[in-house]
Amino acid sequence: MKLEPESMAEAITSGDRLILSRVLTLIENYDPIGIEVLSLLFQRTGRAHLVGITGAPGTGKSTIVNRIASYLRHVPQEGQLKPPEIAIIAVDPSSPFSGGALLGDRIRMRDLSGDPGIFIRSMASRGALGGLAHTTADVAAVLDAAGYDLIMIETVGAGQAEVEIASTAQTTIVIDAPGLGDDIQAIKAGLMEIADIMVVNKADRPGAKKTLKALRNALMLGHPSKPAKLNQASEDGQPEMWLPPVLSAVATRNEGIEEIVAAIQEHRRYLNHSGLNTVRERERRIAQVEYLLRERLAYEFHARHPAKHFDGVIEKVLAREFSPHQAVQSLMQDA
Ligand SMILES: Nc1nc2c(ncn2[C@@H]2O[C@H](COP(=O)(O)OP(=O)(O)OP(=O)(O)O)[C@@H](O)[C@H]2O)c(=O)[nH]1
Ligand SMILES: [Mg+2]
Repeated sequence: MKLEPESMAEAITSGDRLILSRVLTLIENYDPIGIEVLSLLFQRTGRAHLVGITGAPGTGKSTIVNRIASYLRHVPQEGQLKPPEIAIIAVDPSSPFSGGALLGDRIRMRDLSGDPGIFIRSMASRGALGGLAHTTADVAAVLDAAGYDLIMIETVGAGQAEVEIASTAQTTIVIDAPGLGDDIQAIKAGLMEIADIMVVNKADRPGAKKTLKALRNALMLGHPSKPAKLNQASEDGQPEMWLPPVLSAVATRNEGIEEIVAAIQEHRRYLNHSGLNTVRERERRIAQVEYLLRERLAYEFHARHPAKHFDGVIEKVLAREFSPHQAVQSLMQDA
């Protein structure tokens, strides 16, 4: 059955998961119909809390996401009339580091799938890593409009693309685990900078205390200014600055999950109260629109110009007649 974008948008807002899945696929395939549905739904976005979960392969991200979701679905939270609806996006950038992760995710996530309040979506990149963060943001926007209160995005922290995906979220959790090697993985991968919350999972394993200590030290070094004021209440009871808490967990035994959930909620309050949410959203939107503009301009350029012309300019660069800068100048002159 072929549906118009308007009816698809409507179906999504009234909870039709089949149409939701279909539209997410359209979006992943850069189908203009999917983009149209997203645009129709966009006004309804802005309610959900987006949480990114990243870290080295095998640190326990899926297990933690799983446990957070079941915790929130089963343990009533203060001031909540009903359990939150939760969407999980498992992003597999198909990097050599995470080969096979997707299948594992599906298996381990299975115990959640009977719950109608949880929606799980696996996403794989089809080569275009640069666009994956943007597609993830679009997918999250549709889930937001669909009414999910919490959207968790799991990505393997193995490179710049993953860091980018994680930073599309409002709260970023970096998962580390002991025994991954001599160096602390999260520090090495440059993940500390994007962490709002750090978790040392597998605290049942040897070396967990050392990992915790190393992360806490590294974090303090990264916040040399005003350490006395960090996470300390100002007059109105809110922290002045956010020092990422370093928590420990044994996800497989459900230990530390409550504390992670509390930290997420506290970070959300901090974002709203400090105005940082607005600042970050503006930055994210600028980056998003700039990216789409660049894509669009390049697309339209190529659509209007014969490939032969472009190839000719490349030949000139290869013959050292043009520098790459001159090549662009020449292409733009003819545009
Ligand atoms: N000992 C121990 N094992 C754990 C803990 N948490 C997870 N594991 C195990 O570690 C393995 C990897 O867990 P996952 O949750 O799949 O890790 P992941 O980070 O999602 O893995 P990728 O997505 O492949 O990067 C599984 O066998 C888990 O059962 C923990 O706290 N302690
Ligand atoms: Mg995983």
